[in-house]
Amino acid sequence: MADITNIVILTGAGVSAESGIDTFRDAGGLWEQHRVEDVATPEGFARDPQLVQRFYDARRAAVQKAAPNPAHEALARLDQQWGGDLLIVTQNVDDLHERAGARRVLHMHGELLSALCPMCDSRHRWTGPLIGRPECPTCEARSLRPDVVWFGEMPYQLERIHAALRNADLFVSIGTSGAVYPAAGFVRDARELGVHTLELNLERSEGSHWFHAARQGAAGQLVPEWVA
Ligand code: BV8
Repeated sequence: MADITNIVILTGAGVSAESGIDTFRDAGGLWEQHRVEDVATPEGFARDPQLVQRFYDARRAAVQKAAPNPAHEALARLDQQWGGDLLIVTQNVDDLHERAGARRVLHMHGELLSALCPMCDSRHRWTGPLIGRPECPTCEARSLRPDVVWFGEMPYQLERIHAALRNADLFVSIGTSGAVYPAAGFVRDARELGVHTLELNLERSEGSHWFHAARQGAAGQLVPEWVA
């Protein structure tokens, strides 16, 4: 990475797959067990909050039992050693990047370990179940929900992400199907900005053709090789 100074890395569910965390769209993935409309939309939450809380409580418990894998560890090493700008924009709501030691991480779709009160817009670190929708520690309303971005909701910190892309020399996408926007469009934004683009994914994705270079393989193998 001789002439590279500033890097933006986008990660998706594939980077956590080897930690035993279900992806969304692979066979038996999360969405096959649940209709997206039922568990990852505000309408689904309004319709059946208990179902949605149970869905996220189960994922939070699975993440707490999981451990970072070599892909998370290699990205954390890169983050710690890289002298230029580096931003890991993750679509994932797990905390495996941070538990591997990465610091420059941006959760554009929120975090399982955070609870949001839609009444007073306060956020609270939350490691236990949300079932039963306990009172908000700030306003005591019984309305806490998972602090994750559902379909139809605005992803977090888009302006910060676009500023990082405008400043980048390299955009790397790791373990994502390129199925969900606006994240799936970042590679096109990067190309229009003249940024070199690389995809590391188990298989070709819906966006592979947009990348200057694309390598197929398991993130636990490809990412340490790329970082080395
Ligand atoms: C938005 C958080 C407006 C919660 C997620 C109608 C109404 C409103 C919006 C829309 C609409 N129709 C379309 C849209 C846009 C919509 C969208 O894109 N829909 C798709 C289905 C077409 N997007 C939105 O609604 C977004 N908001 O549009 O707001 C707006 C936006 C911008 C500007 C102005 C206005 C919000 C989307 C966020 C939804 N929340 N998650 C939760 O986690 O429960 S989405 C969820 O799926 C994930 O977070 C992730 O982001 C996304 C994609 O999943 P991936 O991470 O890619 O995982 P997937 O399983 O799909 O793929 C895994 C990949 O890994 C595979 O390619 C596989 O091959 C690979 N892999 C597997 N194992 C390995 C591996 N690779 C390497 N190694 C391995 N071992």
